[in-house]
Amino acid sequence: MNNAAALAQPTPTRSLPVPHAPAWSVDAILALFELPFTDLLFRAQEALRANFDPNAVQRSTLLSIKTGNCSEDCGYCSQSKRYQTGLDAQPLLSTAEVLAAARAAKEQGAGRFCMGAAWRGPKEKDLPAVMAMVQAVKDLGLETCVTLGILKDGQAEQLRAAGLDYYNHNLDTAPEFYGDVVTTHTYQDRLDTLRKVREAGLKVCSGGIVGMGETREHRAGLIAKLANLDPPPESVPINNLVPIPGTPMAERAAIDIFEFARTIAAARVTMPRSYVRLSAGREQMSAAEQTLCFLAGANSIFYGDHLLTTSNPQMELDNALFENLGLRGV
Ligand code: SAM
Ligand code: DTB
Ligand code: SF4
Repeated sequence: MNNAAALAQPTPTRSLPVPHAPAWSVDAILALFELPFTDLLFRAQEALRANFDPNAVQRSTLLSIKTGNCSEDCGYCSQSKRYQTGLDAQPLLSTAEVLAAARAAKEQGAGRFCMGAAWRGPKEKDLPAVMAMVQAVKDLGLETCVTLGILKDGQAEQLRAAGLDYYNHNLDTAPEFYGDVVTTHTYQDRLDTLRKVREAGLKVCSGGIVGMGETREHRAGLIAKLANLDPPPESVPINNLVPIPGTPMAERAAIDIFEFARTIAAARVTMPRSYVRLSAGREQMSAAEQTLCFLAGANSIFYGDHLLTTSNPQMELDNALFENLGLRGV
């Protein structure tokens, strides 16, 4: 064997666990935020182009399968029963209703169908109905995603068996700020659910919200937590807070669009192989502002006229924007 061949041999592996060194410190991510804006966007474009077709944008359609009356006190959410938001609560939809919405989404060109429930987490009695929905949507040939809150042991495995591809569960912000956003569950509860989802072999969708009154350090802290998951989430939704009248965050000042784009770019640079989704808040952005986010490395959107309880840009508007920019929806 020559030297080159010897070097190419894999090193014999031992069964000792290899400690996982955090790849990204909060300081290193803060340094990204502090780069001159176009330098950061250039870094983000390099990361995007090394891993993806830069003009293909993944499109997911959302459906709220159970709306409102939620026990939790997430300060941004229209669906908490603690806040007077004027929301019309709805019990769990039937599989037929979900299927009709999924068919329509597929016809419009969505690649993934995401079903969200306003639960702290699913009860055992709820799971069979959700599993039937997942199976029916999967059978249409769509990728499936659900967001149901905190999972108990075994529930992720049941969902996987029904044909689930992705589980969405957002860390939402940095651990240090989480107590200012929610008090009825902990950051550790969220991390535990993400671990269960990963151990069940599901793909992870996890991101957060920007514009809740957090600091730049908190934004960097959220990105660090996500990027240091091992492996990082396949899908990273970055939501711009949609202020909901009646919630504690109703009057939060809108975040500067350049700071929002920096957050997207930091996610792109630190999680180069993940889909980074420009998520809630798009309707409040101009076409140029959304384009800035695509330049910052976003390559996924929610597609369809509704998010969960708020509206999203009309599909015709998105189609026109994609046409104008030469983007291809997938
Ligand atoms: N109940 C489940 C949970 O909390 O995990 C699933 C549904 S919950 C509505 C899903 C995510 O939507 C939240 O984690 C948050 O990131 C996002 N979200 C909810 N309300 C929002 C708002 N007003 N603005 C921006 N994002 C929001
Ligand atoms: C995510 O990160 N954003 C979506 C989805 N995952 C479930 C939800 C956005 C909700 C926006 C407010 C609403 O429509 O209620
Ligand atoms: Fe409930 Fe989820 Fe809204 Fe929190 S974010 S109040 S858990 S629906």
